[in-house]
Amino acid sequence: RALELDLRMAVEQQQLELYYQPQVNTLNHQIACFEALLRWHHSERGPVAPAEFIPVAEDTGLIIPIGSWVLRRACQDARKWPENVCVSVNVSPVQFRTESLLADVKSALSTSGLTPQRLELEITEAILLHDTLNTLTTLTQISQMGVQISMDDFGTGYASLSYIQKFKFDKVKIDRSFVSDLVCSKDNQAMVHALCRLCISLGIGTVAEGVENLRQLRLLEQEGCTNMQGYYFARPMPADQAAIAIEKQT
Ligand code: G
Ligand code: G
Ligand code: NA
Ligand code: MN
Repeated sequence: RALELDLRMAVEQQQLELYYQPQVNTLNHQIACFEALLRWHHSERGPVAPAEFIPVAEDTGLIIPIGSWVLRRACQDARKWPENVCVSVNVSPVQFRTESLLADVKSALSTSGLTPQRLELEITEAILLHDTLNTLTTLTQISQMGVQISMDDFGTGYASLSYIQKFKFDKVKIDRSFVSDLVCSKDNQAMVHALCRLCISLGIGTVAEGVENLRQLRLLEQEGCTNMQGYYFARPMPADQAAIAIEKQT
């Protein structure tokens, strides 16, 4: 498979890059965190979307060296930001199936000197579908180091509400699909309302994804959603621009 070969080359030649998208605090719109998002610009293919190459990386095992690099790079970049700004890293279910994740997290933290509380891992519901015991053990070990765990794309997968009880997540990310139609869809308003109430009751933070306009923002504010992410605030940007964006706001 050609994409696999190109991806292997990209890893070796360090052609992968991390972009960062702010997650702001709903109360003051200050940047609380940056989500690290992989970008790959291939010399002939042009930009290749993560939706295209992440599945290939997962099938071929390349996600292990890639995931390890992402953790190291993200912690190193975050080390240069103010101490109240965190970095959030997407973790593939495949990374949980190998023994390397715990070691990779420890090594990224120790080589960068980033405090564990400033690192967040974003995991999807799919992670809890298989091999639940091992996964929960690893999650608990990482969480006990002080690293924050958030559930990504909540409400779109197979998980039932009981999943956010199986493990004490620090945050739940409300999937973009609920936010994009929020203003027009009473159903989506009901979902977001219920999710925010539930998370408030459980003492879990909420991050709304895909916030693109002021009307969505106002509704989310009313529901007590704690953090927001989306084009309304900023698109994903290179590390040097992320550093500038933080300097500007302080
Ligand atoms: O940036 P974009 O919206 O195209 O990202 C699409 C998806 O790719 C995201 O939902 C995210 O889950 C996934 N993704 C982006 N960066 C990473 C990464 O570093 N690791 C993993 N496992 N997934 C990522
Ligand atoms: O990990 P996750 O699946 O949540 O990835 C977030 C993806 O959503 C990234 O690829 C990012 O580029 C994209 N994204 C972020 N904000 C917005 C937004 O406001 N609108 C849309 N359409 N996409 C967004
Ligand atoms: Na994510
Ligand atoms: Mn998501």
